[in-house]
Amino acid sequence: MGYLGYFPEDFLFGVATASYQIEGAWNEDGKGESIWDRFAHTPGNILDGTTGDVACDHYHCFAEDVALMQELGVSAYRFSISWPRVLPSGKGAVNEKGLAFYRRLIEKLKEAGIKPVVTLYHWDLPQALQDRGGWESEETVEAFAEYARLLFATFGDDVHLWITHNEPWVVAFIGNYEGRHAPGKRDFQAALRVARNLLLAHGHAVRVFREVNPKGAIGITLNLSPVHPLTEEQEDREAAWRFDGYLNRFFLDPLFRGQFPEDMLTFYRKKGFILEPFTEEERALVAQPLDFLGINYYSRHVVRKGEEPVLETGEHQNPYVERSDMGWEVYPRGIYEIVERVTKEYQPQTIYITENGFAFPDTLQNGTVNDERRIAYLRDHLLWLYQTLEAGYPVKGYFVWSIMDNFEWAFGFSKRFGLVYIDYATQQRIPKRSFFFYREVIRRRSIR
Ligand code: IFM
Repeated sequence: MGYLGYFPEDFLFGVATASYQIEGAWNEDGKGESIWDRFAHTPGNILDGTTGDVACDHYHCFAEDVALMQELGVSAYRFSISWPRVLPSGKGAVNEKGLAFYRRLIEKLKEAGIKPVVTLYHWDLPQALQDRGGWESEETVEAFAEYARLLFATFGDDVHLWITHNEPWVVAFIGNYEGRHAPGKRDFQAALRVARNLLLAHGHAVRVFREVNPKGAIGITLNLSPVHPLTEEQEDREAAWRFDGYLNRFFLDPLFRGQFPEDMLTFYRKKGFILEPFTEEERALVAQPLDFLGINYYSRHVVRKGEEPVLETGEHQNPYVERSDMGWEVYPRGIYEIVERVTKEYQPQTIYITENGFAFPDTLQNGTVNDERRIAYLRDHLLWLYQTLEAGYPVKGYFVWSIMDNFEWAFGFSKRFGLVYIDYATQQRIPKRSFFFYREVIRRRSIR
């Protein structure tokens, strides 16, 4: 893979989390109910029957967690703010105790010399807004802009990077089409409406950010993957391109070109769905210049023509490749492919890899976790990431998902992604071997 040098000094090495997955304290200090509280409390929705009520109890253990990050040596910590913790009904009355928690966290990070990177929306919508239509409704779009204003005004100058949404594709399609995430709908038309509104809400938040004009930078995080056709047959190639339109271009095109991809507009229309193209005014809102694009990269998709009812695609599950505990193929080269493609086709100013990580059923043995496969995964992705720098692509940071094991949505606690093992019975935190591997990478700014 060529000469392996050093990551630049200003390259951010970080770790990432999200509020519902780690905080717990689901109804403490005035926090309102979120759609994930409601969804996880509904029997049958979470594989192991657990909830995020306590999770990693980060709400109470945050000082210990920041100390671990300091020991790890990261320069940035990406976390999300729980909307109903600061605005219990989604809008209107502010919960000062909720804001105070994030103030304490940001202070601790500052003391530790770690830059806060804040996601506004990582899936825990206030239930009060969902009750009035959630992301299908314009009311939520407006409420999001006000929520963003509150956060920019309160923490504006202390936050290094702001991320409007985390993975809007997952919010729209896993939450509203596949129904595996809150709010648990199975309605493709609803998912399209949600996706459109998420993009508009993003645009409003960016506009508010430019008005308030705090010190930091603003962008959005998308889950992106290379999509490869299973064979060279025309039908498979068309299926792969459609899947790419569904997953990648559906968000990239509006954000960087102001409009949904023409082929997807036509395809959905043919299928009988309503997807309004953005008006001129909306285009200007959605495609405002961003300071950076966040990319969450885990795996690729190998696609063929198939039985999926809307897209008529199928995913090929090659039994001969390595997979994580999520069933996702380990494909390190994909991090390079996606950065290269996005740089060439969309020219974002800066790219951050805002998530990358590996789930494995880790076990504690003699007080430690020897997570060799996670180390190999991270090493190989960092090797390919380094190649993107050599190629001159504008990648300025990398965040491991996650600093610690946490509540993996519909899988509950059955999937472990952390550099730190959580003993959920005692809330004890135990750094895994990958923690020390990453610490060495950060210390040397190199994989050597
Ligand atoms: O845990 C999630 C995270 O919330 C969003 N990106 C993918 C991770 C692993 O599934």
